[in-house]
Amino acid sequence: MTSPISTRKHGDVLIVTSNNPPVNALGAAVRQGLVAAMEQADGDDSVKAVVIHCDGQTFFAGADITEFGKPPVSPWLPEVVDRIEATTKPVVAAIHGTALGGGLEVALACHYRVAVPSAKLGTPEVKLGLLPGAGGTQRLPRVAGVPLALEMTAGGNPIGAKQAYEAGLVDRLIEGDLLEHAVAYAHEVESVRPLPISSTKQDKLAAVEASTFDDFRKANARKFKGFDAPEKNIQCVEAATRLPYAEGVKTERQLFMELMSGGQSRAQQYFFFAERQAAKIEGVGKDVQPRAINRVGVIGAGTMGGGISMNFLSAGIPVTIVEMQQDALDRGTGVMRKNYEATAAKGRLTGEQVEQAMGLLNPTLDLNALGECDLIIEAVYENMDVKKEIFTKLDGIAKPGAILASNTSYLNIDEIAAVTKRPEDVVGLHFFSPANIMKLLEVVRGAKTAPDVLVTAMQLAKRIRKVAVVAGVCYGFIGNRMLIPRQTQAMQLLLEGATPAQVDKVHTDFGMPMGPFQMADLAGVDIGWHRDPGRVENIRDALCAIDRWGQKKGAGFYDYDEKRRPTPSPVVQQIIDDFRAKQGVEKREISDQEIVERTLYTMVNESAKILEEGMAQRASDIDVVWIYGYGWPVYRGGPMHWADGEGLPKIVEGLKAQQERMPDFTFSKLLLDKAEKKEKFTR
Ligand code: 3H9
Repeated sequence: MTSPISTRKHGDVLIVTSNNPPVNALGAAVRQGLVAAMEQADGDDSVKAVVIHCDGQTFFAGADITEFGKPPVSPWLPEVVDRIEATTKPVVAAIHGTALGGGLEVALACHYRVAVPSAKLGTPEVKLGLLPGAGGTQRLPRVAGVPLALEMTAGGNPIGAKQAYEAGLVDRLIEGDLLEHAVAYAHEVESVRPLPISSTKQDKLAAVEASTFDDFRKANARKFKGFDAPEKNIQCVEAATRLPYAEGVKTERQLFMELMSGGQSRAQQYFFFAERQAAKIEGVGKDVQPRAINRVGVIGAGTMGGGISMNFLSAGIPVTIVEMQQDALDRGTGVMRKNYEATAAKGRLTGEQVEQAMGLLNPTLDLNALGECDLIIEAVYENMDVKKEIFTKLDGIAKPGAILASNTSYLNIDEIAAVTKRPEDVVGLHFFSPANIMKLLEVVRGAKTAPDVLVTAMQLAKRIRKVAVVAGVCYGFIGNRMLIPRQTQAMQLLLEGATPAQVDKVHTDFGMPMGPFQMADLAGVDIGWHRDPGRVENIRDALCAIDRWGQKKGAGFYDYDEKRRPTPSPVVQQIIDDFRAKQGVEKREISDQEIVERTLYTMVNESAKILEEGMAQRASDIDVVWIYGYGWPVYRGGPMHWADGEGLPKIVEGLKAQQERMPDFTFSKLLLDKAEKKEKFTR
């Protein structure tokens, strides 16, 4: 087998090239090749300097994650980086694309780093529940300073080459041909001695205030809550300031191993691949070409329509937005502008970018203007008759080949498609609110949706930086369908004796951003309510009848103060007590475990039904939906991965124990089968 690492001489510079598509991950063959190249450089007197660079789209994007959990193959990445640093000739890393994780560790071990301005440098290991395990936590603070090293390792987001240059992490920014300039740079530095060795640098460590680490912990407490890895990254950087390099590396190694053997990193690594897998559409060949999308139409300038439009505008795609009334149109476009300006005020957009985005918007009252659009997304309120009327009109207006999409969150896409003469062009695009922010997009595949329409939707999702998951046509698709059993059981638990705060706490302790009742108050308790205050059939009706519609009214399942801080409500408790008495339900102590079994286990059961009915392509897609759409803690890997970890027999047992309290509950056959056979949903 030929090595992915090749070497060639250019004058007295040895050029070491990696060619390991798609992202030049540092697999065993790459590591072996790099060590051999350093041996070659040291052994050849005619070599005065070395340049390491990568072919393809990127510099090394990190360790090869597919090797994790398998028996280690020599040499280890820590040995490779040490070998690079020990090379007696200057080694220059020539960076383009992304230098991530182990890739940045390779670059840090080089004596010099040059990069193109578009390059990104980062240590995203924390997002895999890990820390840089090849000396990165010790070299990075020495080269880039402690504050930036903390941000990069514990936060995990990459920085741009310009910032890296300003921080001293990159020695030169290269305009023009990277390799040519890197070789020229190598010539410039070839006789500079002593070689700059990252692991021996001390000056940036000396200047660190003692409070730096605790201040950083406090500032990020909310973001890091529940995660193991950020704290361990912080401890490693802290060790770099306290201990000699060799000792710091030992701390790094020990903490790396602890994380690697823990459940969180397993879940986060699983999720890395789950997210990428979600983009793949079953039954659609790779040769299917997407349709061109040069202009998008959006019907409805409300919260959803506006948010949806912003995604396209931000990606440079022109949008025609249609409303029925001028004031609604003005209000909608006004909110979009305000949102952009708020982002600009935080420094995340320039004024020019705001104008650029808004300049791509064509607001109109004329539905016929949609005739020039390649994709039209209907985002009006949830009413089948209204949607059918719109799609009937669209059928007459849209150009041939245009994709007609509905943003419905529950309704039947096939029924909507059936009113058109082109059901093959119809698809569901279910955005999550706030649509300009939430990463998830459910792409709902109708019975007749054409393969190229699906391919277009998935690719477009990537263009607007969403993570798309294909769902089948069923009530609530994947995400909202799973909410139904949870909500039903949560309400029933109130009748039996739990409080909203107790149910919510079980969910937030689990790691969800909020529990079912906090979520209802945020979304609006009145959503889907029949709007008849005289008809009070359940607790929810009773709340709605007295205007307790949630946060927007200052009262819902909780009372809210002017800062929207919730407190338990005696009024709600009275309503619950009254209903309990009326229905003759006996009040009892509800344990937290029962809440888990009746709300989370029932969700797992519903996911299994979704899977067995083919409404999700694969179990991991369901996990992607719940992590990106509803804030399921990524360190638990999503409901399916979590259920596997709990053990499916335990889930079944728990559900059986609760079954008589859940008269409407039916088991998923798939769940029972898998539990019986001791199988798992995910790998
Ligand atoms: C590490 O370095 C630990 C060390 O500190 C310590 C060791 C001791 N390995 O994302 P894409 C695959 S931990 C294996 O769609 P993009 C990916 O699965 C690592 N495979 O492309 C996909 O495969 P497929 C730290 C990898 O252009 C294909 O490449 N590094 C790896 O949107 C294309 O990926 C990271 O965490 C990998 N490291 O984005 C960086 N990376 O086509 C992880 C990707 O079969 N990677 N693949 O589905 C990324 O963030 C993005 O892939 C990147 C490209 C930004 C590079």
